[in-house]
Amino acid sequence: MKNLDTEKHIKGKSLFIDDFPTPDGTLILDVFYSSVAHAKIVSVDYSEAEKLDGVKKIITAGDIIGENQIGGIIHDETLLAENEVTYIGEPIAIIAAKDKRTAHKAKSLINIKYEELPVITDPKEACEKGELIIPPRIFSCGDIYNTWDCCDYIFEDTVETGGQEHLYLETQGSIAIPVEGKKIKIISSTQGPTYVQKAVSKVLNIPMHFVEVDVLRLGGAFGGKEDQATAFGAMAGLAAYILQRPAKLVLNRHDDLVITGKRHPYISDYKIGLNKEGKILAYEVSYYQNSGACADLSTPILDRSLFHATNSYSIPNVKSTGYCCRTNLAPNTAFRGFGGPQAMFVIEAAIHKAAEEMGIDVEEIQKKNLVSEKDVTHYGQVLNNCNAQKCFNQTTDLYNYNQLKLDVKKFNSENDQYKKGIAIMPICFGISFTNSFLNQGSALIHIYTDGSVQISAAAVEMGQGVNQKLRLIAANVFSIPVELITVESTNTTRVANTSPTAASSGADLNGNAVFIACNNLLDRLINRAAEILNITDPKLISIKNGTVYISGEKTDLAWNGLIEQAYFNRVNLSSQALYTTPEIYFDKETNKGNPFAYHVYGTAVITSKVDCVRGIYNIESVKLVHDFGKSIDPVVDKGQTEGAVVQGLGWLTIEEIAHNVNGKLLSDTLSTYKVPDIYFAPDEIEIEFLEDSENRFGPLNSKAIGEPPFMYGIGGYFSIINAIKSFNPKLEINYSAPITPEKVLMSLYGK
Ligand code: LUZ
Ligand code: MOS
Repeated sequence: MKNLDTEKHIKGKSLFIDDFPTPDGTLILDVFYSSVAHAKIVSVDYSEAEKLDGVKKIITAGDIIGENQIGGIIHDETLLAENEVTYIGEPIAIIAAKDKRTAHKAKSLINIKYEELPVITDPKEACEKGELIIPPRIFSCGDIYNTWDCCDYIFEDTVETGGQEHLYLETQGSIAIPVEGKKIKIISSTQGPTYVQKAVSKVLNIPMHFVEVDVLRLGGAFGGKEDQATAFGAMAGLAAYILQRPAKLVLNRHDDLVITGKRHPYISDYKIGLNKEGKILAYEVSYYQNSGACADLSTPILDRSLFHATNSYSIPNVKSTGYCCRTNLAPNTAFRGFGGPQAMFVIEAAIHKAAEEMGIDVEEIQKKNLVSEKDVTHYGQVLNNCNAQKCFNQTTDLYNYNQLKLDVKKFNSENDQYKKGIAIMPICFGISFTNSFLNQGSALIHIYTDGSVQISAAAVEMGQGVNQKLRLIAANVFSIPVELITVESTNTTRVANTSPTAASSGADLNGNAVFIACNNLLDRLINRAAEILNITDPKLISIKNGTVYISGEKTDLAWNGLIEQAYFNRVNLSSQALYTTPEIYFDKETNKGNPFAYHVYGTAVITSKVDCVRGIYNIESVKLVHDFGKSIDPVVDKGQTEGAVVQGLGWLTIEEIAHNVNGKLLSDTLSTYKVPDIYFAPDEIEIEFLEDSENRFGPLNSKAIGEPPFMYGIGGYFSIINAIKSFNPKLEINYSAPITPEKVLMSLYGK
């Protein structure tokens, strides 16, 4: 593996929040949170806890110096609850103690009395009761109402997808250190350093330039630290500031599972209309998003569902409506795919149902409706360099889909206990933050006098390899060995006003910024080299493999020498650059525009095998052709693809978030919440890079990789459904995910 951190990870030398050496006397924090889902707080008695030896202070809403408000988009989220709690896990107080044990013990000594209020956990119930975070959002095109009459077939159904726990290996955490002059430094495990900076500034009522946020790396995030790391940064900041002592807050796994939100569960109603040939003429869909108790990122997540309502299909008449439904669960949040997977599941379920009822092959409908070059989406974007059909056809050809299908058929005719299923999953995912202003990346590059190069950027390394990509981009521009280049922590004093590392866009936005900054430096260096070598036209000068060339002829001037001479000539060896994605806009009134720089395409074929006695299954193979553009680092991109596939499969199969009617999370340990491990992972994942893919919006012609392959997992769901169908052909399928082994067993023997 070529990832920059790999060796340190393997040797256990990489630092995460809990590993940072902290100054003597650092206070350890713990969060006291609500144990009921909806209630008025009648009284809280902290006296026993405060008496405990080693407890320094218990901090409550009343201690907040500035505003008790951390809602990033909609200001509906307090840092610490005041009079009312709206979900189990809602923070009420911060305990600052001499060590972890004491803090934890103190927590159990707090005596709280609630007056319980009605609890809503179901999004449709919330919607009926008017509990919507924003008015319904509608994205549409054409005229569905006058199309239904032209359809030969119309199908309607309700489908569900469940939540998903991020299960980043490193739980949420922050260290806060008071700095002279009423300033503060926060070391945070966040995807959004600037969000933490803003929240700390607001909660402490100090200006943003008094707050430094530093992020070395995260032990995974998956969207779970885009918004939700902010609270813990602010809590650590508050404690450190009030007590003027360093403070550390690292959640234990159980508290992290209870306090933090997850992927949004959706209930969706659809109606699909097709003609005899399988062309989809109309599609109407309503998404009931279970947003949880606060807005968090629910509103842009809903928008992304609406954008991806039609997955990779061209449908002339579409009406998609979305509801952000406020319930008494922990606020659900960003998770790889950001609402896209939830919507893409629905259209796939609709196509599967249509194929089943019409007696034709699913892939026939999929193929007939794939988007093509210059198609206009229901949100008004013209698709350029559309690779959907290329990927679909290459997948079916390369892996010989017809033969795979025959093999499955043959296997099923020869076996009773085991049945196999196969499914195709095409994907189309828009790249750019749907809030256009967030599409900016920045970089600050220093070249030191020995020729070594240091990059700071807005991107946060969370295991996805963005730092390695930034290095490779700089190495490519300068044409010097990658070993000469390091990437520093993401720090708000070096790079300001950072967009979160999210939306698969970290390497795109910041890679382009690195590209611009490096080219600025290269121009200065080339000019200096021309002077040194007495060449009047700097265009004749180039740098290759660390050496200066004139018109393709090697000179004696090497990179190090050039840098040294540039320094003595007082050339500026630092450069800062901002990259902003060009040509994107979106009108939030009409819901039309050109929101995405480009789209990522691909198609996977997935085969699974079900044990029809036990209901258990395994995913045998995932074979795909994916559009990587021109990959900057094929090893990193392959790793991202494999990880996304397995995480996607987990969401739709074994990962089941369960709450009871009182809003209590039942799957609150790793013995009741099953995540994919190496034994669950497909026996075989074959990844083919689509050839000749260009992308002028990606650094070095690359394409974003983080989220798109997650959606291949949806095909795993349908492959299992198909295996069940071959065992129990009369089954009326209830398209709801995840399809756990329990559900498989009931389906095998159900009606
Ligand atoms: N985060 C965000 C995202 O703030 N806006 C987005 O459009 C987005 N998309 C995917 C993942 N995170
Ligand atoms: Mo995100 S779901 O933080 O890209």
